[in-house]
Amino acid sequence: MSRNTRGFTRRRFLQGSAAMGVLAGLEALAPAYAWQQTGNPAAAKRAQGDVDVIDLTIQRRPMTIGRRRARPITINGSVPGPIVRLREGRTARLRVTNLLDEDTSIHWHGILLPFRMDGVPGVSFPGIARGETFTYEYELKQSGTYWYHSHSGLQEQLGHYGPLIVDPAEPEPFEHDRDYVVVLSDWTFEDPDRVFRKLKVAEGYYNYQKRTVFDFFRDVSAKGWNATLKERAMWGRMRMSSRDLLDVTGSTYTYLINGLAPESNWTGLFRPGERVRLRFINASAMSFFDVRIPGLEMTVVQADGQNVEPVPVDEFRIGVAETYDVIVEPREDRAYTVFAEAMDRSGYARGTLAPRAGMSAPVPERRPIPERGMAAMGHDMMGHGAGTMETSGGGSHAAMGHEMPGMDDADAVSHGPHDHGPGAAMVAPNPRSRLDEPGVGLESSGRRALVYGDLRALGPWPDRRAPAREVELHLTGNMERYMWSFDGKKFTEVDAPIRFRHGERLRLTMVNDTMMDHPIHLHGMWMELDNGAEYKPRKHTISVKPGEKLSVEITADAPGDWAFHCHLLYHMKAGMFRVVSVVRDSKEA
Ligand SMILES: [Cu+2]
Repeated sequence: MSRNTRGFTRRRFLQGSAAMGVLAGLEALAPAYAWQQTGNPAAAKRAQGDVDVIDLTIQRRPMTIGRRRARPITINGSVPGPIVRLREGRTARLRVTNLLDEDTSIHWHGILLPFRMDGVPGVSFPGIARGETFTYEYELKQSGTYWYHSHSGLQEQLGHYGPLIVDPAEPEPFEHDRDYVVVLSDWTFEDPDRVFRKLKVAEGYYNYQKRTVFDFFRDVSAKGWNATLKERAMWGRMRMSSRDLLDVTGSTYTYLINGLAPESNWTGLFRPGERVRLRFINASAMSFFDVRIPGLEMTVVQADGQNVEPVPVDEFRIGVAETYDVIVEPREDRAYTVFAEAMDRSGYARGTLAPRAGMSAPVPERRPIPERGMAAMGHDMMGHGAGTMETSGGGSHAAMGHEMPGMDDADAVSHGPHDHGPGAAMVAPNPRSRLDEPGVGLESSGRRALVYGDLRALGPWPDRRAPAREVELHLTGNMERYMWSFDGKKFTEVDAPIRFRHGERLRLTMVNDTMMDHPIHLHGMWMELDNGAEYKPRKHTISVKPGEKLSVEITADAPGDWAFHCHLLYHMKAGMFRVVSVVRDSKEA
């Protein structure tokens, strides 16, 4: 199909160019749905009985953006790849041809399938060698908005990702007149291996937003000398800045919507009064976004492809690899800006909803750079019981709690601080639930921002058993050495997988002992987030905040080996990755 699709893309591109003026070269590779103003064209699909057959070809292609040359990885000729549109209850046969000069893979993110079809080289299959075609085949047992991407090296950073939509067998519990896919991503002209090497040398390499002497004196006037000095000393001792929000920033990234840079202004058309469904997919390598559409309320109807009780919001934070479907109802005959601001405010992706092509609305101003508070260090913010801050990296074992006014050492550590070795520079002394917090920088915006605590599934799920056992896992890191791990051990340092017993119901508790948000992804099985709801929301990716402790319930119904990892690409590469092995009982046939 690729020839037809490419021709189509180019034709749409030319029309788009005429309508929108000069475009950078990257946009020449934008997929058809970035230009299509009504509906979203999908990859060509042939039905053979109950089977839908789709061909995907992976290839590097040259491009220019501004005056700069680049060679992204394209899928059927575009970045992002085409919409793979499947149907619940049918079987998908996806034939993936590798025209790169290295191995590749496609992982179908969030899809329940036999583990040999999951697409993780070294875990579920050997990968797809250059020149080869691998055929994935699986039956769709779910519906909703998902995505697909490479699980080989750092290819995802080079454009190897695309949207995956599964249409439901039964009607959805909400209605809409238009349906747009909105793929958010981060593009860099740097070689991703070079980005990773820079992070290894200096974690703060891309962080140009560190605090200045002016910020210091502002704090002094607000908090006084002593408190300011002590707080700065704590951050300094951790070799951290309270502005370390994202490792890789707008200093190297161009943020894209459907492959289009902000000035190219992806546009979705509507007629006033229509209900427009926007399927937001965060296909970034490293970027959390705060999404809003000034002038429009957004009603969240799905999270990670799963229906939820509708939640009206003004803004939501979307972690890497998460998806949210929202419905908006623009009533006025004017343009609205779709604004996706990087969490650290170092840049944004931008598009427009408009009644006619070529319109635009004001782009909001960049907000102040947020700073992490003491909660990020796992300290209770209620002013009591805020135990110690342990550092074990670099041989320093300073307990810092006694240096902090109003903090009480005696109230100690919830988990042995030195269990995790040098891979864990710190342990959150009092980790706690942060499910009702929207996240750093959104706390006092005055807008209704989505929190995980808002998500109520339209269950019930079939497995209502209480978990029979609990597994606790710490998210650990040593920023200084750019080490990221679980329980202080990089993937290369562990010799055994995490074992689930086939058919068991278990509780997985995650404690974030680091100062960063980590979007944690389990392949092959849902995680039901324990957020107090009677029907827990099912998610494939859960962002765990700094100093946070949360639990999910899992039914281990998928035999085989599954990847479990942080979805920040460079954290995964650094070692924040495990294999979960769902093992059948010997008694099972
Ligand atoms: Cu991470």
